[in-house]
Amino acid sequence: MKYIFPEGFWWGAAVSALQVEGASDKRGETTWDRWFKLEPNRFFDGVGPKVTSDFYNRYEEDIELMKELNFNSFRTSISWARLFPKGFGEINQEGVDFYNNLIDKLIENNIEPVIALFHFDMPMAMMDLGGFESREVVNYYEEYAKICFELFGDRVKHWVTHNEPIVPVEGGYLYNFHYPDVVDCKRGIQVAYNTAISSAKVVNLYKEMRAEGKVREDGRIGIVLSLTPSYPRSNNSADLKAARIADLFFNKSFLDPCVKGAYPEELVSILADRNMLPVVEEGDKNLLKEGVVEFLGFNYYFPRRVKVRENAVNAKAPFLPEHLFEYYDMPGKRMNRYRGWEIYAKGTFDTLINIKDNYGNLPIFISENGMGVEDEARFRNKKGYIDDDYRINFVKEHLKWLHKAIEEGCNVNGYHMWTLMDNWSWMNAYKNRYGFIEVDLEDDLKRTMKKSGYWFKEVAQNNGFN
Ligand code: BGP
Repeated sequence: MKYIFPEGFWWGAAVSALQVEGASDKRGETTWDRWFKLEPNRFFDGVGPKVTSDFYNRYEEDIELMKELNFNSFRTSISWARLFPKGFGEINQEGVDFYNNLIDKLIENNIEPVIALFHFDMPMAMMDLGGFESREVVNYYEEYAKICFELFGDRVKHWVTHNEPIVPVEGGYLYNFHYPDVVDCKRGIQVAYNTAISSAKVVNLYKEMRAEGKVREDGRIGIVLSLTPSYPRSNNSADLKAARIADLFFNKSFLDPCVKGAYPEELVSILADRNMLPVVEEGDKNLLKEGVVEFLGFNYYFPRRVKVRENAVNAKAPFLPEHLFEYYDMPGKRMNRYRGWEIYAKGTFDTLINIKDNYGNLPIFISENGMGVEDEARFRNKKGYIDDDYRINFVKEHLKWLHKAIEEGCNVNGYHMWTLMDNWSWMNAYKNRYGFIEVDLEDDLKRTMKKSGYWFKEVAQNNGFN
């Protein structure tokens, strides 16, 4: 075998509570239920998050499929609004039972659960208080995390404070694709800052509880970040600076506080010059310093290609990071089949080397990587399953670069595909499909393994491929 991975390497996939569970009548309202109610057709073609893939009722069947795929690990999130419909107060015992059963069943099948506390699904009652823009909500989030650790911390070994925290900032406060749908960079920066604070608080809490023997002694806490390498168009200093600024805003804005315990000075001075600094509280600096994560999940889809700004920005337009640089299309870029995302597998390698060289080589795993395809049913073969060679090639290419990074000393311990089964997307419901397993919306959500699933099953079993 040409590409063999280290012993114990994680093979698996990620999902998130809101995107797969359904059973929305058994949890509190989230921003996504509200957003869908307000704008059912803006993104979602009338398909809301009510049922999604019905994982809430079918998780046992789905764990059987994970077993068939030879998974040894799996990431999902806890729905805050399922445990606490209002975000705090009375706990929903049915929700507790669901997560207990799910976690137990995964462990029983030798599938390591990796559990995120927050994956975009803010309880509406918390959003009414301002979401992460408000420190009160940060405190409620910490209380919710504490209860999760008390309830499940005896079994769950890998906890994640947030999934891709930059995305709710971009979506909700910069580019109008999440609720609350405003363009206000200053508010977005406050949300980003408070989210980093909330992560640090929960990391510290977890470390304390571990020291007191209240959770597993070998438990670890991390964060999942979307790290999008920013490549300059050329080596001239203006392009290099543009790429550096993009990197500061979209990668280092979370990477540095969460892994190094402090913000990069250059980012702070850019924000200070524009009067964009967030409101901070006494003790925050120390909180960040102490609250550094113990492992990193790295979500990778595509790179960012950056050049110096050539077109003037409308002086009246509200400030956005892009006022300081521009994107360009890589000539001859290879496209994903959806959204025009560029396929550039080497981006994984470059990022992993960056983490090794500049972030202390902390343990890292690919926590999402995948390919969304529209109208995928057209690729169904005569045997009745989806013939997705394009996805196999995509994963293979990324795994090769991962393998090379490991050979060069990067501390990589797993690969999770986005995603296990087709699920509800934040931007287009079920239009683009990512799963190893097809979910047929026309036929009672029937699950059918795709060709990529059959392929991945062998890779996981052999701990590598040719
Ligand atoms: C990531 C999210 C996932 C997932 C994925 C695919 O940003 O963490 O939850 O949705 O992107 O993107 P999309 O569903 O928007 O196509």
